[in-house]
Amino acid sequence: MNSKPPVDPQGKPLTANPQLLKWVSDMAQLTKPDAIHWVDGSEAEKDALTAKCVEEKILEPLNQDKLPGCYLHRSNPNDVARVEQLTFICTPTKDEAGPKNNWMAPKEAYDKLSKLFDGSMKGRTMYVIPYVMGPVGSKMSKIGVEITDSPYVVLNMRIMTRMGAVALDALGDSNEFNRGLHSVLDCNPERRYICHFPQDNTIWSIGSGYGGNVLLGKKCLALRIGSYLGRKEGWLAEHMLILGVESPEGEMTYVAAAFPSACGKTNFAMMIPPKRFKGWKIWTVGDDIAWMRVGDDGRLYAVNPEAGYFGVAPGTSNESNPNAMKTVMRDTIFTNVARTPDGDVWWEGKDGPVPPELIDWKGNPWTSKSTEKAAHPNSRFTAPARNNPALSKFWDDPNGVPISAIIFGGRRATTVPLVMQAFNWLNGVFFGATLGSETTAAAAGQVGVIRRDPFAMLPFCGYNMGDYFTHWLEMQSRITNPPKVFLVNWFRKDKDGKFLWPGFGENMRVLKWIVDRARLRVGGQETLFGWVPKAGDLDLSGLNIPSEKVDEATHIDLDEWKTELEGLQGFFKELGPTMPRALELFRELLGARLEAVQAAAKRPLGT
Ligand code: O2Y
Ligand code: MN
Repeated sequence: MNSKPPVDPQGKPLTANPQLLKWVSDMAQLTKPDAIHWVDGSEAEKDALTAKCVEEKILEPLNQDKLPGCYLHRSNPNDVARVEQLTFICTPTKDEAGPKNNWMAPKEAYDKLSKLFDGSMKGRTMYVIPYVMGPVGSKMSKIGVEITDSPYVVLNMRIMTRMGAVALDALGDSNEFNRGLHSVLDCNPERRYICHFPQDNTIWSIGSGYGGNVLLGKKCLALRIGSYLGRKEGWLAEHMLILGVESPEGEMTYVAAAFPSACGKTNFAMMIPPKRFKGWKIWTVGDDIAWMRVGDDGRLYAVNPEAGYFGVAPGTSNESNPNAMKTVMRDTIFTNVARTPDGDVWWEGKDGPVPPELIDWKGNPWTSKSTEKAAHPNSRFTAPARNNPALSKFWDDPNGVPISAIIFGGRRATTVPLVMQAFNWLNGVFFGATLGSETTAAAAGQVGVIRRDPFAMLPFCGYNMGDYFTHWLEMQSRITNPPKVFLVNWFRKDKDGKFLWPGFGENMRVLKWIVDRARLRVGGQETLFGWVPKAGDLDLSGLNIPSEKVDEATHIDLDEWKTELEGLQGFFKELGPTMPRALELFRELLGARLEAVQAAAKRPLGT
């Protein structure tokens, strides 16, 4: 086991960075590991770590003929998802974190967690993972170092980031790196905390071994700390997929899209256009996070800070996402899925008949008569981006890709049309700020209640949401050549509760309208709230649904919007004094215009 920083082929240490060495030594003094392993990112290291994980039953090899390089991990059943109630933003004042984040004073958090970290790695190895978020060498990228006692985390970070020697090389002697400390400890929810210290560029995570709580480059650095840095440095860290739409003529248009968690971002980012769209292609740049900066030409350029996908397995199939199915066929870590007798993986919503017998996500025998789920609903695959057949050739471009359209999408049974384009930047920020989804039967609590999730960032914004909206508004002066902004809703229903739009690959039709609008070459109908497609604007050829359904899906119902605007008043109030006045005034303006239109409709002509 290495206890020193990795060395190059000549035996020279790959880092002599004094701040890094001191921090690692300080953290080792606190956590008291038996050994320290500086992760170099090599294949040999991956093989050795994988073998160790198999030996210690952290990973189970899957059928290597069917799924080469793939392994199964079962997490502690008490540790299966992000824990928002235990996630804290530790800014000097509560106001900086804002009313929508849990807050702890930095000193209190460091004191509390230091006691838990004290000796937490005794009998274990401390892994030091240097990693780059974003293309190596890009001025849009950031460096982090995660210290962890979980080899499972190391193997996941190896897929999700560019890590090892390459990151130490990029860091050089700079002190500008995110300091992430993680220990699984005893995986007890009573001792589980995910604390972010934006001012210190530091994350401390303890008591969990799962996903977003422990892969610190992802939600913690790329979104919570990233959003804080973005405001400070004049860029945007967003919960957005990035995709390229290529026309049969080879014209490429890049789009970034924000949808709340578990609303199908990975499916959209890997979409295969329907037959009617012969020659059209969708290229994935990223499926979850976008870092966007203004280029010299005044356009917004986006990079995907990640190098892999930590996707939800249930519901992923050759029907919903064939590219994802191909992506997970090799070198993938599956977490909390079910296992077939021949060492394949299975989850609810996978293709084919339900296997009669499985081992479920907890490791227990399962039969198709069982009332329990075989795979956990939040079971995941961690798969390398390079496996994706639809991976954009520019996904790793240090300059990023130029964004022509930004899309916000929620899950709404009523009110929000299939697609609508904002009149201007303020209108677009209003779309983002008011994004919401209706609760479904699967979610706890009441069904049909709208949960606001502004910019799909509610669980991920590292500072006060009102200030975040202001940052978006202020970006307008920097983005002199801005993308057009759209709101979409694939989930609108008719009176009988049936979806009006088929979704999945058919969303390509909406995407094409968006691309054409962004390129100023298709019509639209002005409404009070934005432009929607007029009859004939959406390409519906070969789509087997009545045009009235599409009209209903794109319809603006003024009574529903009146209720919507009234509901938003309360939400804006909840955000407190930092809520930008411009957005509240815009809400009022829409309300006033709506009332005027309704009054005019009631007034007999000639009066
Ligand atoms: O539950 C977790 O720990 C993972 S959450 C997640 C993972 C990948 C992409 N997005 C999300 C999310 O919650 O938005
Ligand atoms: Mn996400």
